[in-house]
Amino acid sequence: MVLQLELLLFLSFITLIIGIPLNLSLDLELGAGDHGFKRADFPAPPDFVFGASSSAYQVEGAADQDGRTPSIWDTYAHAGKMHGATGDVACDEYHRYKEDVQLMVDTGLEAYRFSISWSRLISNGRGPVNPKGLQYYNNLIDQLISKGIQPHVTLHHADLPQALDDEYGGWVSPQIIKDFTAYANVCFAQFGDRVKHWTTMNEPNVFVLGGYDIGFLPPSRCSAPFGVNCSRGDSTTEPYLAIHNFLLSHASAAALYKQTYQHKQCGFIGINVFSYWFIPRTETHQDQAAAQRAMDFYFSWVVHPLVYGEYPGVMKKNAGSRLPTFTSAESALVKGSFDFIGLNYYNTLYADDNSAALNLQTRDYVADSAIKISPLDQDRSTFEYPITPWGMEELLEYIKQNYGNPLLYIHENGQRTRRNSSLEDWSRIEYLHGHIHSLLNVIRNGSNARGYFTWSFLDTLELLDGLESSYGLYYIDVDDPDLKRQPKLSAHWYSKFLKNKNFTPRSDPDADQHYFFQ
Ligand code: IFM
Repeated sequence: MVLQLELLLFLSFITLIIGIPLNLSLDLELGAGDHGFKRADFPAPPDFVFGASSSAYQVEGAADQDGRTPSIWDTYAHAGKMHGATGDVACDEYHRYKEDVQLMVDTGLEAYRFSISWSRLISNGRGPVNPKGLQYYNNLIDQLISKGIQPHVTLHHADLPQALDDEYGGWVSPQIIKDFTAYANVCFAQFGDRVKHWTTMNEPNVFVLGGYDIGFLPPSRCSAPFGVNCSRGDSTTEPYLAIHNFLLSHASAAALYKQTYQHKQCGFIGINVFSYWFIPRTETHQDQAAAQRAMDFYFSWVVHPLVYGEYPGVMKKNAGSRLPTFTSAESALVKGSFDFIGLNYYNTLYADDNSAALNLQTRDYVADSAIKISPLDQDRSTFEYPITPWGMEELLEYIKQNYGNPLLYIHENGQRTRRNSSLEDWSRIEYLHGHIHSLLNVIRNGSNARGYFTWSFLDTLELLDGLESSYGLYYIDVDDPDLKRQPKLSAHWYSKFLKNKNFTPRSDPDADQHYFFQ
């Protein structure tokens, strides 16, 4: 099975740690002038917000402190599956949140997207609230609000409490619905007076494909020949089962929020999905159909049930009885169970027809999709994504046309570079510039986009690459005991953009921060 393993594996190119020395001089040939657009061209907050994203395990650290218990991500990292890196310390935001919030203020962020660590708030995932966990999130939220930064909170970002995975298999069991809803209830009750934007799940489609089919993400469930090195799992059924339980858990939590909290807290609840835009590799009818199927299997797997109460037709056809069905009550619960969709868009891929996979005796989700996908840029020597903002425009237009133009946030978008490379991250500036400009185009074309969050604010522990790649506006040298946050050029660019100022940094060997607020 070469083929479709490419599907997500392209994200996890085998990478080398190369410590390219950091160049702090910023002695640059800039000439950047203005942006061609500015912050003020977008609606002002609260109608549209610009921010940055993170997730608990990737930034908090303090993994075994103050009552937090392990999540499946801790287990995965400690099994050495992240090139030896773990989130034990990460960016230490648990202890440095005040400093980080001040940096957000200085940068000009209007919103911060972070996730709650379920097993920090409720040790082992079920039972009493952990007072120290509660205090941490109250402190973080209060700090953000006191500085005028909107908190956008995700409830699950790949970090299911390990205890629930041990007890009943986590997302493959319907028992998760009750536990997730109880956890969400704690969050709404404790934080909902201040948090107005709730996202139940971060990119369940990627999580499930990596964690339950191919097996290279936590909780490492898969079966041969589709995935390797898993001690348990069934790639032919579990990805479908897990998404089904994600959707039912989301819908249950959303129903609770809408019935019990929304009228008094006046917030919004949504779900996040990861999506590429796909283009046919050739103009053949088969490849064109493959690009459409890629959208159905990738994006619509999650979003179609939310809008129409059922899975896409081609998924039902190709997966047959391995795809769970919604009862009519479940369908009614899932349908319309969101106020907004959060979208993680990074780049555009080629789709090739692979209908031959449908002849296999046994199939997983990837074989059912009958596509092969591959990056536009085949040069795998670079960590960086090809910059395809036009794909984001196409994707947002597709969502507008096919899914009723929902309220939408770009929850993640950012350039991947080699960690420990250069603070002069021009490709990230080019990437952000292109995508923000595209977002302006789609808004002008009537898309209901309400916000943009770059992934990521800080250089975090990366799910696929550990400490080998990074997406942050701020570099952190993990060998520095102070974990000092150092602005990359992209931090300056984003800051200038957010402040409606021109980006005209000048050489200043004395201080890399010096021109930051000029
Ligand atoms: O770091 C991840 C994040 O946890 C989920 N979305 C993609 C990011 C970059 O790979």
